[in-house]
Amino acid sequence: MTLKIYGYAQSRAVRTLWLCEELGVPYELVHTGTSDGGTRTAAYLKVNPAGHIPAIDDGGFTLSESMGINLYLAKKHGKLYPTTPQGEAKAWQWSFWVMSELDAPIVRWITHGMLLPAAQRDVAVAREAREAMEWPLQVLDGAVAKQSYLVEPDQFTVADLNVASVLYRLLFVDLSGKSHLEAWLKRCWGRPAALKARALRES
Ligand SMILES: N[C@@H](CCC(=O)N[C@@H](CS)C(=O)NCC(=O)O)C(=O)O
Repeated sequence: MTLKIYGYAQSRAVRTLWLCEELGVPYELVHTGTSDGGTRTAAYLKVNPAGHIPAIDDGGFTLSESMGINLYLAKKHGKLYPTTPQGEAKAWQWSFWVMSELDAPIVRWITHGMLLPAAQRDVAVAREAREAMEWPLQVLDGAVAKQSYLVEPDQFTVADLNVASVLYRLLFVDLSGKSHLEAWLKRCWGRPAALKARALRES
């Protein structure tokens, strides 16, 4: 049965679209919108009672949370998944880390710096969010200063994908001063599978 991914490419679902392109796993993207109430229909709440996207239905097994979905799919398909317990734990560490340190401030920063109509933007919110991002971005810059990727020194894993996917918007800002982070982010998003996901997102 084809894997179903609920969401749309401009949402956090792009994280799972990218992963499936990497894994070569066929999928059906089931359009589930946010502004049109798609995440709150009775049918969708059966898939994800939390009412957020992305979620997947993998042959009757439903799962939500972008990071958890990606860790599950990479492990299941035995690709991009670290092979030692320590490597696996590091992939979990980075995935939890990016969600707790960067996911929310990036959304606030983009929303109030770019997405909202100018009259509705709150400059103070955007500034606070950018400040909140600074330390974690420095941490990340340091992590990829000595090795090419986060978990395996020379090998892209689901940990890189999960963290880089949260940082998509940073592809379009000046990261000078964080040259290691900038190079790593471009390396991750320059992969053929990432370019396919980007094309879906930007189409
Ligand atoms: N921690 C969740 C966040 C999911 C999330 O907030 N998704 C947004 C879209 S990107 C959403 O569903 N918003 C609409 C809603 O909550 O109804 C994840 O990473 O999957």
